[in-house]
Amino acid sequence: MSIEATPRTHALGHRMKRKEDPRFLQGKGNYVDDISLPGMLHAALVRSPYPHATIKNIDISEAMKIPGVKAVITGKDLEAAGLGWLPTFHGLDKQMVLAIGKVLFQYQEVAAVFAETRAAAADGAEAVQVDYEPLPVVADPFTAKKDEILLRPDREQKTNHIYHWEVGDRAGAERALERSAKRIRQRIWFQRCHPAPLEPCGCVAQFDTMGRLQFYVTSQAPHVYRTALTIVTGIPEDRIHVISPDIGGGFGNKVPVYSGYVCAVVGALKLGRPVKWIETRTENLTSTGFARDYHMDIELGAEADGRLTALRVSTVADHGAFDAAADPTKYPAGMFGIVTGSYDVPVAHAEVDAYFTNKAPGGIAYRCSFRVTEASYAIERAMDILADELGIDAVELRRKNFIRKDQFPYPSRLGFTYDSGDYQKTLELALQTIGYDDLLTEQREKRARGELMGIGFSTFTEVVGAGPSKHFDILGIKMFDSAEIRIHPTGSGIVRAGTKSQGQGHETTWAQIVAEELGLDPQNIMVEEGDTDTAPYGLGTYASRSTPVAGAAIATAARRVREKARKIAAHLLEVGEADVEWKDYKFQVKGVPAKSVTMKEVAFAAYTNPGPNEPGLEGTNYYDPPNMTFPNGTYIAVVDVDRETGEVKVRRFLAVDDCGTVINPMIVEGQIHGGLTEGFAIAFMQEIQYDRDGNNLNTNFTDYLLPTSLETPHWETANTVTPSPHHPLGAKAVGESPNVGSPAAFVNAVIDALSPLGVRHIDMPITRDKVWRAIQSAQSATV
Ligand code: MCN
Ligand code: CUM
Repeated sequence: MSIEATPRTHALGHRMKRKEDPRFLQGKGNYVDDISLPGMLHAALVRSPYPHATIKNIDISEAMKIPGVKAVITGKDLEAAGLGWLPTFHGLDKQMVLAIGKVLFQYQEVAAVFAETRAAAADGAEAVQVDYEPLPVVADPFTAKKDEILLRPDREQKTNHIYHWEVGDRAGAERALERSAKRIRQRIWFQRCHPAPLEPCGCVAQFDTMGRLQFYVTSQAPHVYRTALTIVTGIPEDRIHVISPDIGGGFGNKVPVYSGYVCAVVGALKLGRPVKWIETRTENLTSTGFARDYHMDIELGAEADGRLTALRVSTVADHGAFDAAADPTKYPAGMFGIVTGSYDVPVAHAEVDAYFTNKAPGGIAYRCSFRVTEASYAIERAMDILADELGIDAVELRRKNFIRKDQFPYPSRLGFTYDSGDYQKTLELALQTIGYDDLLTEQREKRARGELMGIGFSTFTEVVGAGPSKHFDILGIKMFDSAEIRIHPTGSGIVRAGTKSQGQGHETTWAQIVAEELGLDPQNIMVEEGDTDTAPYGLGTYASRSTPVAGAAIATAARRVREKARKIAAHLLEVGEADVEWKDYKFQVKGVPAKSVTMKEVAFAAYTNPGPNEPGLEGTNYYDPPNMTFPNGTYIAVVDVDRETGEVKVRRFLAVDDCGTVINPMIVEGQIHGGLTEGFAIAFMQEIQYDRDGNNLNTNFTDYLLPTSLETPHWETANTVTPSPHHPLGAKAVGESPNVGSPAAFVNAVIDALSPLGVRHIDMPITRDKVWRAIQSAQSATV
């Protein structure tokens, strides 16, 4: 066997090209809709045109006459089978699979039609006659709050109020605010938006000849689905095989379990044939997990010099018809407690009250790490408003209040222990890179000419990597993650993890971690995720938890492999184990660098000449992180606003991120570009609007906008590295940072541009007409 020392070329910190891309770029990905099984039927759902209505009757007779239609099921059928309602992930509510008695939002699932073709199923769905009696509609949480119309009589508590959650020191914050030299208060709405991944949700369900369920599904968390399916259907877990093949973007949209999935399983069982359900774009935008919809009243207090004295935030959350937010059990408002951000606030209080409305359920999705996006937006906007009122530069105010480097690990007033950070360093690099002083000069000159130029900052902190099992669970399952590594005789191998990439590049970065730890070639480390028969049990990929949790499991499992390998190396080198050290990516006899063996040689020996050791070379780890990781960043947006038209042009955007040790800088950049593009879309164009009658106004891509390359600004990036002290590689996550951090930078820039006119706040999305109106009313006010 010819063995050469493995150069470090593609391991940690290298811009290795993504291993998955040749498949994707050549159109050879394997998505759920590519799966076609012999005898497969297609399902289509009947959906309600009314946001709130009693169902008086469902007549399926016309539908059944359509050629190819095999069966129609309704909520009553499911109820009879004990499958009428699904538990929601954090267990605080349950959700109808198909409407029973009444519908609670427009496009709610009312019946499922199974047919030989997709077209016949769609025709069948259209032919189902549902007799509705419309009910008064509750289209916003402030109306819901009055409890004049009770939306959920099925619940024990006869109110639209779902929960009250609070953290911090209410009385202390109130006192400190009263005593503050300066106090600001702002109502900030983070609008309802939708992740809208390119591939909508879908599944194929089949019971094989042994009666075992094969379930192909667009899931970010296949193992959780398997367990949930067992809990809901009673099918033993060993008789369920969940497979998530390639996924065309998830962004949180593919965490919840949807009605279509349950209907496909029921259809496959009832009809004895495989059933495929693939949603349309409209179904995706109108009925699957939305994001945000937080109305936040935020208050900040400060001394005259800008030192923060207190923060208080009170939020009204619109959860739609069911409380289906996929938050961890103990955190109904997710990680909203990160709302003190990067600042050393002496006293703080945060509370969230959630309400039912006649809108689609969901509530955390869209690159958001469990409500961090809302929290981050609120504090970063509030800091700018405060700076403006104090007449202090927004950068100066931030500098003055940053948690200092020597304060880490930093216990925040709202219950987190920030692991590490160097906010000053990240900020200074950003200022230098963008040339802040020159921009200020330019802005002064432009303002003198009456031109509107704005510079907007966001110096955010994230909390990601759920999570320590003492705090976090979904359906009672602790939020650890896992890895299994097997090294083959010739020094290649496979790593399996409990996560599931939807475009994040795990096939590359997981291989890089193994390669780094074992001195092997990452090109020959295969990565497998998403198959519950082969992958170790894990909680999946969302909330940027993969690198902090599974990444740590992979590194730890690899180190276990290395410990085993060391014993074999000692045997090969004919020395005691204590005399063998791992150095320069190989095993050396201590003090005798010439006497060494590579991991490749050890791998071969593990199967051919293990000596007194157990043959084989494998390692497993289930990793329960001691804490979350706290990535941070400084984002700067530079915009020009056209006075005449209200058009905003984002001229520059710089993102300086700190996600600790970087595994693959190119992938990290890609994550940032993608997330910034989504943040840009949220800031300027995306909103799921409902009219006063509860009608969804953004049901397709002509009304719900995705930025193309024409609108998308050019992104500039840079980074600082503050390793996480508790992660085996020092890595923090990055997947959601750009979406968490960027909306505030965009909005702050626009408001900075408009501030000479006295404009203080505009809610997102900042459309041209909103800006134009703000300019008009500001100008007429000063005339
Ligand atoms: N990475 C790295 N070095 C670090 C941190 C991360 O090289 N210090 C790499 C990781 O190894 C991984 C990628 O960056 O390949 C993202 O890692 P991480 O930040 O751990 O996030 P996750 O893998 O858990 O991905 C989840 C996150 C979430 S929650 C959403 S939403 C989102 C996002 O990722 N959805 C995405 N990015 C997405 N990107 C694509 N293309 N598609 C989606 O659906
Ligand atoms: Cu909340 S979007 Mo991501 O966590 O899948």
